[in-house]
Amino acid sequence: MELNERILHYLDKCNEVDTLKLANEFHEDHQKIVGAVKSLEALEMVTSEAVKNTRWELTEEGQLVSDKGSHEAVLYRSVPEAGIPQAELMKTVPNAKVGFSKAMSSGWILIDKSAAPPLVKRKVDSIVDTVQEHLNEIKKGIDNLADNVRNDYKKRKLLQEVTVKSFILSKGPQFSTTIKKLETDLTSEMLQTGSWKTLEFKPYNFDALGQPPECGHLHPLLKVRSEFREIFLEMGFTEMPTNMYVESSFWNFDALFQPQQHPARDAHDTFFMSSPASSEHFPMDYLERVKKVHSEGGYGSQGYKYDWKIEEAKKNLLRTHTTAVSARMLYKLAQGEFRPQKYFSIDKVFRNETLDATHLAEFHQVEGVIAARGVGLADLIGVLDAFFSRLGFHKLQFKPAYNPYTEPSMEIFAYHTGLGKWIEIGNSGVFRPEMLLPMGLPADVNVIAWGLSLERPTMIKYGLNNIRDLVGPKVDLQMVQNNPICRLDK
Ligand code: FB9
Repeated sequence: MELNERILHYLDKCNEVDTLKLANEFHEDHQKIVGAVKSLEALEMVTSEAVKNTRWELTEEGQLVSDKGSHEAVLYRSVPEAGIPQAELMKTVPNAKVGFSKAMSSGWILIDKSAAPPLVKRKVDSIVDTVQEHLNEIKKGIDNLADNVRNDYKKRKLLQEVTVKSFILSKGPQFSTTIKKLETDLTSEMLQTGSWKTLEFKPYNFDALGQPPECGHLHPLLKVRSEFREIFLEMGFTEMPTNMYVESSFWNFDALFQPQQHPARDAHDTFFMSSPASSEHFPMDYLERVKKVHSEGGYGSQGYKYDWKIEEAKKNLLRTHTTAVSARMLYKLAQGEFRPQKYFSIDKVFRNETLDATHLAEFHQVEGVIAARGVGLADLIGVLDAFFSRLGFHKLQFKPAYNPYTEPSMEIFAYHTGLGKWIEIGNSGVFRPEMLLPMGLPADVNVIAWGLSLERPTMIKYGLNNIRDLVGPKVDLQMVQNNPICRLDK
């Protein structure tokens, strides 16, 4: 008889039954019973009410004790008539520490200190292994344990309390012990013979979920990157070419008016390339203007007054920010007739930082850059408001900050309603004239820019606390498959 009909016949006799009891009586897996119940419920032949049961089950160690005996019983049986040195006994018997302590407290063994070395001996001729007996009863679903005994086994990690969801079944409005065959397809034969008039058809289940498509899944970082890209594109920004991870110190630092003795240019903070160690080709007229503005000043600036060295500028490194690409783009922009531009970049950058739960030696920087005549701090604040409102941040606060290449500079903060606190969401500023004028940009052209990371918003978005749950060999691929689509503004 089909499982469905066995359930109906059982219900016919007892009016109400728990699916766990059915699983026990029918020697069937509980999930299989639940599946059959759901199909009977769809036909309104039964009704079910979900209930939560807690029950005690053996742990893995409890299963071992049930099979082999308690640790104390195993140790007692390992003590020979003549006795055994304690050190030897503790080495040869599994779980000897627990077994010895319990066997002593149960009065099963003693230590004969008159012998040298002292010997462990049996104190009684036979024992009853009640722990094993109790666990075997629990395994059969018989639980007559006193609370103190059960708590002792729980403390010994032999028993664990599990919550099992089951269903109380009762007869439905269409209850019967036989299942009407419901047609699922209307066939041409039914139409020709007219048999459709007397047949019963299974109702459509419009709540049924479609089969999840077997397909690939985008990594959360790539989903967030797509969202940021969409935001920039809809705001009229053009993506910069960021496919060159290796950069010269010139474009990564010198072009940004970052002095050659700046700590960020130290090997403790930057990954320098050993091969190729240096770049040889620069726009030399521009390089000379950069050298001059660093060492002597110019354009109204006193410069840093140090001996600027081309050897330092030639050193290759893994770019520490995508602002190096912004510098290349702005220099290129200055080579022709100036037209206002809006650029963005989202790509990897590398920093020789101390690794911790939220920092790796690489991360993705998101950067926005606007070059136009007469723009300033007010325009920057306005653009930040427009940009971050698309991330769901509608109230920003700014704090004065320092960057070598921007003045003024601001750290950006927003109140995150989900986290219930203000969080830092990026950094920004107006590029300095000492950076822009040596490029050849017109004197009335200003450039405002801001940056943030991709990892930080992604971790917040997907509730991850450790960067290693997002990137690296320990990423749970199920998380990648399960996590929802990314909506930064929600
Ligand atoms: O991303 C950051 N925070 C952030 C951003 C978005 C966000 O969205 C919400 C969930 C939806 C949440 C948080 N930060 C910048 C701020 C902090 O996380 C900070 O502790 C870490 N920062 C990185 C730097 O770490 C070494 C984030 C990274 C960063 C900081 C500054 C810039 C870029 C990335 C920049 C810049 C810049 C400045 C001026 C001109 C051009 C570029």
